[in-house]
Amino acid sequence: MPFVPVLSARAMRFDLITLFPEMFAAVRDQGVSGRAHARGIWSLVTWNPRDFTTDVHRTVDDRPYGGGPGMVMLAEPLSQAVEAARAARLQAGADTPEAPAPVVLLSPAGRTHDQAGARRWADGTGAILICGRYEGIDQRFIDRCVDEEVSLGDFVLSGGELGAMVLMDSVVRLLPGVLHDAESAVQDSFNPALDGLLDSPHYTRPEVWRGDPVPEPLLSGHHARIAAWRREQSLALTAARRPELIERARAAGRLDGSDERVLEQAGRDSKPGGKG
Ligand code: 9D3
Repeated sequence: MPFVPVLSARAMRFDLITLFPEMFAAVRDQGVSGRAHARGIWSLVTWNPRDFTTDVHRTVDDRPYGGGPGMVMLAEPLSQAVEAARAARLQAGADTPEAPAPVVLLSPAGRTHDQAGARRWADGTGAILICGRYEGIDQRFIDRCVDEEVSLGDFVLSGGELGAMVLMDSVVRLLPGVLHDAESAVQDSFNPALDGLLDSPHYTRPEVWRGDPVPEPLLSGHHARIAAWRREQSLALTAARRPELIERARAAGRLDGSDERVLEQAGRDSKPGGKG
């Protein structure tokens, strides 16, 4: 019987195009992502557009045509940095000529990153991530070189670096072998195991802290009671803070009769005249 490899395991690699490569020590060297990096589960390579300039001033930006505030990043140094990253990825076997990694621009104009996106990224081989600074990037570079734009949400950052780090952190922690059982993604908010509900509250020692006790069900040692209490807490918290997630879970058939009774009661308790 011949051995037919279906998908060879390829280490994830991110190539960052950035004027501030030092920022990436945060995700490369610290915490869960840092440990996974040290173990070779993923790699991070930075490319500074400034190193691809040819003038004495190493210019990476210029004034906007048509006027207006701020500066615009030049297309040429960015494009040369992307070409260098692409060549290095092929050289390293990070991806193949048939399936090159996407070039992704972190941008407030992109599609908002979410957990479903993180799961899709975790199935790939990584990306070339472009981090913008200043007021923007020459549109001709975006049109020619960028496959996709990703935003972190509706707020203004000073550049793409923190966005890129958030994206990578959310992806790397989903890679096989990254999390211990104890920190397993299985229990996380937005994970299928919680049916897309927010997580229940957590408690540790002491049993009474400044007069506040740990909720009794958690001390009962009764596993079914503990699970039921946690489910109730998840449902009530989600209904109060993120009602659209309740709607989504219901539409996906993730709520049973017992859940619906908990929600009905939680709804009554939160109304004027209700308990609490
Ligand atoms: C408010 C300033 N904008 C119009 C005057 C332009 C603008 C330029 C550059 C806004 C943000 C940025 C830098 N932001 C990012 O590179 C960025 C970002 C963000 O600002 N919000 C959410 N996600 C992202 S991902 C990259």
